[in-house]
Amino acid sequence: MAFSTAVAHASLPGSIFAPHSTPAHEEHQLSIFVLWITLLIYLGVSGLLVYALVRFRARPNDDAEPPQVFGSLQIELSWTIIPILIIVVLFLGTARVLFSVQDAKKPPTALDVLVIGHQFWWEFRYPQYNVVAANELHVPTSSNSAPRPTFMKLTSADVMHSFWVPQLNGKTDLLPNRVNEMWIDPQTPGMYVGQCAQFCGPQHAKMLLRVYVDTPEDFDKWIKNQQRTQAELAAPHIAMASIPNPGNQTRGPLPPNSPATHGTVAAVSTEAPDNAVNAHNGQLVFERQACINCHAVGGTVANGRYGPDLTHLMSRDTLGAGAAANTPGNLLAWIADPNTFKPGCLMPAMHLSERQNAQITAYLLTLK
Ligand code: HEC
Ligand SMILES: [Cu+2]
Repeated sequence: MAFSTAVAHASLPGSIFAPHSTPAHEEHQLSIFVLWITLLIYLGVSGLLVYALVRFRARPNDDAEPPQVFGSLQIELSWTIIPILIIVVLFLGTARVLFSVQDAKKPPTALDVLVIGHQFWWEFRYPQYNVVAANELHVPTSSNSAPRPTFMKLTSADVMHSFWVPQLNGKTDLLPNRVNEMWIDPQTPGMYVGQCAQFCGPQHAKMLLRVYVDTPEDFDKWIKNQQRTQAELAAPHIAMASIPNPGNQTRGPLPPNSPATHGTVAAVSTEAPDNAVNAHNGQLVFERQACINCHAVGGTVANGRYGPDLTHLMSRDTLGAGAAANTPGNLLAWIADPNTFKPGCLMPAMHLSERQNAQITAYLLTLK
């Protein structure tokens, strides 16, 4: 179909005309089929109209009244039966796709993901792996020889949201106190964009979605990393030395009363590079603010669930559900005041000192 391939090659990100997953393919085929039928109806009706306008137009010196016709069984039958047939065809085509998408068998190899909508971000839980991630969904490719579709259960923590990644499947609403389901089986690795498709509040427009379709090897690597807690990652503390300095902050002294629970204290000697000291102090500041009531960092005291899990913040490309690129500068600005990126989002500006913000940034930059 030259038309649809032409549109597909326009390759707009998130185009419904470039499907990359079985449900999206089936829905795409159905919509093209419906478009063709409606196009034929349009051509038929407007053709008859134009024909009637031309054929029976008023002619000069013709004042005679046209023949008056009352009732015609033939016409009545045709304009009843033809639309019924068209509707039956549309109904059957739609029902076939509905059932094949909804009743698809879940293979034992399927990946389970629980998607929870929040104002204005996404939480993704992988119960099979005990992983919690946010905003950027990673799934493996699936092929006919090695099927590994992703089966999602979707719900909401607050108001109604809708999960929509046009190239992978249609919209599915996330409703409080209800669990909806959808599945995808993308075959080509890549990044597919989407967004919340149900108005959910002031930052609805910045509740963006990214689905990273990884090769099975990349996906396993990603999952392995997500499974590690920061306590495990922090063990060889020297690694921190390689972290770029996010700002021009000066070295802060180690607080004399560093609690013993921070096993990193001993590892960070006073000769350690500024970054490591800052990162360590940043962790202390972070853990003494309300941050930890809203955010979790695996393996530390931070176990809040109101905001996105930050355990592997640096494994994400964006901040705030796609509101900004995840760069050290943006991160610092976000912590100082998230409203600069997302006015009205549900994280408050914490009004810490510039130095504290820089220290927290240095800490968050270690959360790979
Ligand atoms: C009242 C709860 C609350 C507090 C306190 C809070 N946050 Fe947040 N935080 C949120 C919410 C909610 C979001 C998601 C905002 C959005 O995307 O709409 C968020 C997002 C973030 C993000 C972006 C995460 C991502 O994956 O995109 C970072 C980083 C962050 N917070 C760090 C902090 C730090 C550091 C502190 C303490 C100085 C803090 N937060 C305090 C609720 C909170
Ligand atoms: Cu939403």
